[in-house]
Amino acid sequence: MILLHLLFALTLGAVSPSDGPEGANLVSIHSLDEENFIKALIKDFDHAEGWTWIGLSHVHKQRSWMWSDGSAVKFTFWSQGQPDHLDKEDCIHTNFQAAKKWNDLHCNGLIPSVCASHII
Ligand SMILES: [Ca+2]
Repeated sequence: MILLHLLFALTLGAVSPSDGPEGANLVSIHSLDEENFIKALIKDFDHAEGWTWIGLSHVHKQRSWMWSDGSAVKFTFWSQGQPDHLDKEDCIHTNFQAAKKWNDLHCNGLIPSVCASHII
């Protein structure tokens, strides 16, 4: 049995698009149910439901996206007009605009992260 332990990092920080499976701890989201679960988790810690990093990032030299734990991208929840890759936006946060969907943002953005770890 695998339990997913979620930790909301209250400290603000930038994320790295080059984080691989070994160093990554940002959460992956694979369904609308999971997206809604993560969103509820964020709301528990941040009643304003502000921008929060998730584990999706742009893979350099390719026009594709990758979860930081190495899992395949089977579900996306982009805001309208996103991802626009404006000014090399390689990292993804949720709770963008009124629809509270995903947006690509420059990885230096100082916003909270949702982290996950698997406990077997
Ligand atoms: Ca964007």
